[in-house]
Amino acid sequence: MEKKPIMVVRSSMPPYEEFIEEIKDLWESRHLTHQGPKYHLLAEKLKEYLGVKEISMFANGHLALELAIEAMGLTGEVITTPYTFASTTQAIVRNGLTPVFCDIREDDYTMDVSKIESLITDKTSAIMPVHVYGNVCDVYAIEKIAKKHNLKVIYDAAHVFGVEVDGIPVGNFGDMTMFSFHATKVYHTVEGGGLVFSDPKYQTKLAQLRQFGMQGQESVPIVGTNAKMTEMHAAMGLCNLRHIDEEIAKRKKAAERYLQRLGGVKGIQLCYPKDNVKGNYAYFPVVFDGYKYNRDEVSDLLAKENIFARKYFYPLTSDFEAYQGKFPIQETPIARRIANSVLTLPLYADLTVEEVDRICDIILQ
Ligand code: T4K
Repeated sequence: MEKKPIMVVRSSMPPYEEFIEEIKDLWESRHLTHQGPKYHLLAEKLKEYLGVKEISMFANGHLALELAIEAMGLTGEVITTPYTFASTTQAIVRNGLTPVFCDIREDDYTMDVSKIESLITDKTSAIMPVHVYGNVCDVYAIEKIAKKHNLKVIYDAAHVFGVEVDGIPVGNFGDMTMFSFHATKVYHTVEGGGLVFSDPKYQTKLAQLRQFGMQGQESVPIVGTNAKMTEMHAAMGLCNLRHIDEEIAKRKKAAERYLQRLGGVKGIQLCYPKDNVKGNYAYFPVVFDGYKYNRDEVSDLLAKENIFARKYFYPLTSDFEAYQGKFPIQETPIARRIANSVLTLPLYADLTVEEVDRICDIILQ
């Protein structure tokens, strides 16, 4: 009998009854969107869970990132990583700015901070690093460089919901941090995203940008868009937040099994949790370099068994057709090597240890 497909991720759901209970009052209030009571309750609860001072929430993480750049008034060039999902670079380019690509570290695939300063020019206004897969960037070094050169820092933290470094919640670094609440993430509101920051001055601007640039009913001080989070989405967020610790614990179990089974195998490179980081086990990337099968062969072997790993993140965003000829593109050899050999294995809360074993058996065959 054909086994049920295993995808790279699978959305977690709260108990059905819990969600129905959560949305019941919407039939009475009819307050379905435009920052209603559920939006505000979720904002308070998320601030507490994420250990941050300010939060503003949006229809999705990508729009949050675009509006973060706009709210901060960035100009010219933004130093970023090409080893990420399309969203990061697209947010920069869609704001009319030029991405400048910095290479990544060999071990955790975050930005190589030793290469940032040589990319700074008189046009650079910001650094936009990504805490990729749940791995935290060298936040201390980035802070130092940003201070020295008077640059803003926006973190793409789509993958690090709930992560802490040295006991500090990850949203406390940089000027602004974007969390994605997409259905495929550790924590989700179906679609959704949040910006966290410590300076309250950004609240009004972000609220205006999110709602057509409007301030009240008769004033439109800026050009804006529609990027609101609905009450239905906030309701899903309220439910999922009650289960987040269990979600992370289940992921941890599956991830630890992978580490046990694949750790120490020649030609297989894994990301190990760091001692000073409280992780969230968002993704399980594996680099096949010098292994008996290359990345594509492993991907095919798994696909034959109905298991669909993904090449997150291949191609590099700097290779996107959309950008060719538009601005200079920096060569990033380590990012290129990793993108050519990485495969992200299935990891989600419902993935059982038996399923992890099945996946590992195929890889190790
Ligand atoms: N920055 C970074 C670094 C990001 O990774 C992302 C998003 C963003 C910014 C932007 O945040 P959002 O605007 O999305 O909030 C998926 C996700 O859609 C995307 O959110 C995520 N990163 C990216 C890494 O993965 P695709 O194109 O791979 O999605 P798709 O449709 O191929 O789905 C992947 C697997 O997920 C499927 O095989 C099955 C499972 N799945 C999918 C959907 C749509 C579910 O279990 N439930 C679902 O509803 O981008």
